[in-house]
Amino acid sequence: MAEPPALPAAIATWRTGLSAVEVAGQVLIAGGSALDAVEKGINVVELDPDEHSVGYGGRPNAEGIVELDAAIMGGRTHDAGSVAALRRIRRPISVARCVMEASPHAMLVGDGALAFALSHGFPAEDLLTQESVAKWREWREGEQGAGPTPHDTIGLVALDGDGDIACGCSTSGWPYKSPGRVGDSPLIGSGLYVDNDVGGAAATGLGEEILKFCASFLVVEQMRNGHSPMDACQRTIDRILLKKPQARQVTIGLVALNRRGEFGAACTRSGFEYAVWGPHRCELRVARAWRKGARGSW
Ligand code: SD4
Repeated sequence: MAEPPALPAAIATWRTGLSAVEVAGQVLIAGGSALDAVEKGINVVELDPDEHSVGYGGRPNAEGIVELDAAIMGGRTHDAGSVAALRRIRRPISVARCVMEASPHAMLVGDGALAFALSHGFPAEDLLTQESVAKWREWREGEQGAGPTPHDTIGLVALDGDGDIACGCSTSGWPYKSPGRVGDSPLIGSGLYVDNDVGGAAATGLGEEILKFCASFLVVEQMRNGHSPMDACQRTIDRILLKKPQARQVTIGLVALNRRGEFGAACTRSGFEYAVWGPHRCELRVARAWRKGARGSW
């Protein structure tokens, strides 16, 4: 018997993901596409100056310049677009979508990405806020430690009423990073991955480790092999920790949504918050200690 069509659903990383899935949900309820839901949901976080890890107000690099990474992918066509080390543009996820839809390329970086954005009508704007400048000065006058500091990416996966799944992520990356540093978020398979036949996933945390494991691809492939989104996220974390036990010291978080609307999340550390949306509910959850067979559903 054919499966009944899934209800629309969305999942996003961190507490900040709540406002993103709320907006994504509005798009989905209005009959919009999963790609629109991902883009509009992530835009909310990019434009929020109080969100210090994404878009406008994101932490700058070591030279005091904000450089943003973002990517978007659609699970029906497997099309994807991404930008890395993009300066002066407040909605990098929308530029990534424009790369996907209006260029023959999949990824643009640095000055080329900026020129592309400007040529497609995105305004060049200041990404620094008074607060982010003050914090950067504090860092510069302080110890300038090279160790990883806390930072959050908005990663969002959405399933629409037509059964299409899309995912995206957007970040200012490692605060005070070396100019030109690129994390996992704009890398297809690492920061995000989706296939309509299975589901989608997005990652957050230390990109330097996430990208070495193609973490989002691995989550989707585990779901393809029959694992629930919860199990697939945990198995991917386990794989990373098996090779790199020291990764327990840093945050690597994963969220996933399958084509039936079931969701899951896992993290190297306790307390990883993620936001889930369904037509009748929207709530913040915390990735708990994993139980075999645990399923995320309403
Ligand atoms: C990066 N993964 O650039 C991103 C940042 C992040 O929680 O997610 N921080 O490495």
